Amino acid sequence: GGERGGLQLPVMVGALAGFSVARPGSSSGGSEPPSKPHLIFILADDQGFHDVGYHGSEIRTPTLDRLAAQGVKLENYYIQPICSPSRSQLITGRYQIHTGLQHSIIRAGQPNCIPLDNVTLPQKLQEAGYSTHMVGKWHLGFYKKECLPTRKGFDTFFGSLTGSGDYYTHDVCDGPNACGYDLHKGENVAWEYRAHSYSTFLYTQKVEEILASHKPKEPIFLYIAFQAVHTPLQVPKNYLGQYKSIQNVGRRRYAAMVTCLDEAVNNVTLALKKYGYYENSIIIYSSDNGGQPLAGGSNWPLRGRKGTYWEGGIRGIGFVHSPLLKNKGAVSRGLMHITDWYPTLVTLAEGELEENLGLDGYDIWEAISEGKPSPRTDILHNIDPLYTRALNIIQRGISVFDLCQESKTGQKGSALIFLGYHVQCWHSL
Ligand SMILES: [Ca+2]
Repeated sequence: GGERGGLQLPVMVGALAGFSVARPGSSSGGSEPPSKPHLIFILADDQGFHDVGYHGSEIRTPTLDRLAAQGVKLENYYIQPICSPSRSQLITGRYQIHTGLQHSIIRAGQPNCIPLDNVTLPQKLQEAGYSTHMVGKWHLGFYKKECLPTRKGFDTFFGSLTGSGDYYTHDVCDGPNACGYDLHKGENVAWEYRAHSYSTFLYTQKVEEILASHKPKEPIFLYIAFQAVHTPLQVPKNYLGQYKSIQNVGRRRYAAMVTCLDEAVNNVTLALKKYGYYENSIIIYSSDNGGQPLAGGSNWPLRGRKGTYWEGGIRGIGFVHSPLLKNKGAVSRGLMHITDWYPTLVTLAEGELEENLGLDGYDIWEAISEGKPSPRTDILHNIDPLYTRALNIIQRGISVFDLCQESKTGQKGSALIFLGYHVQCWHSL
């Protein structure tokens, strides 16, 4: 697809030699190094370990199978058991003991978000000269504008601020008094997309629009956080036919959703090729937590599920696909963790990693690209002081549930601040 890149860049044509494009800010003359790589991070929601073809699933994912087979499969890769903690670790490069997000997700009514003084991955990439775009599910808080993706490092944002909305109407309810329409463009409500399109299609279309309007000679960071395949289990009918043989209705719908997601990833890669990015792109694919068997997912043969710290909750699907990989068609058994993407991507972007960032991740690029040993030898999965505190409370005869009932709002699922911690009501866990 590089030849198309040349056609779109009349000003730079003289400096272009085949697929090589000038590094931003560098002068002409000599052999120009290639532009900084385009970084494409695709995050799937609630896709279980067994829910990808190359893990032996009955679900068809020809795109993911092919991209992974041509790239590097990460087969000792860990994430968090639920949405907000995993996403916070990706965006901050830090364990959630450092961000206050160690307990549960950020609920719609909860005044919480990633700490405002944390320098995020997209902010570091902006500093390194990248254009940064997010499409999809944020779920890292929105109670004030400073928490929004556009204030946390993304030049543009299109997607939802919470999780688990309707795929077509984009309505979401997180408790009786926390219902609303959750599709946003930048910092505004994107009312014009109400009932417009299935989110997997809509998000892919938005990615294509970004790639079409951007210049492939300038480095781009694209964070695509698909809503799929989280509940509700909604999918266009034409994806269901191929799974008639699956008896469990939830599993059948879920399988169809995964295959639709797989097609979306294919369309993203086709757009990367069409608009001249692909040859200089690094595509990372990751799940955000284990699958939920109660909603169609499967983590076989791993024990546990979404929300648990068994392997089934925290072993992720992960692979890297890129023409820039030195070793292609490889499987990595190196220990890797979702916090590792921050230093890895910032280093690839030739950005600065100051010590005071307090990162918990490691640069794993050589481990992935060259098969060198992973620098990581351990993972802190979590320390959650709430459980200890809650136990003390129960021993004194008061449950957190009671405190929730007595809290200001009195709403189920609401949060309260107790002993310095944001505490979720037990029944919402
Ligand atoms: Ca999730």
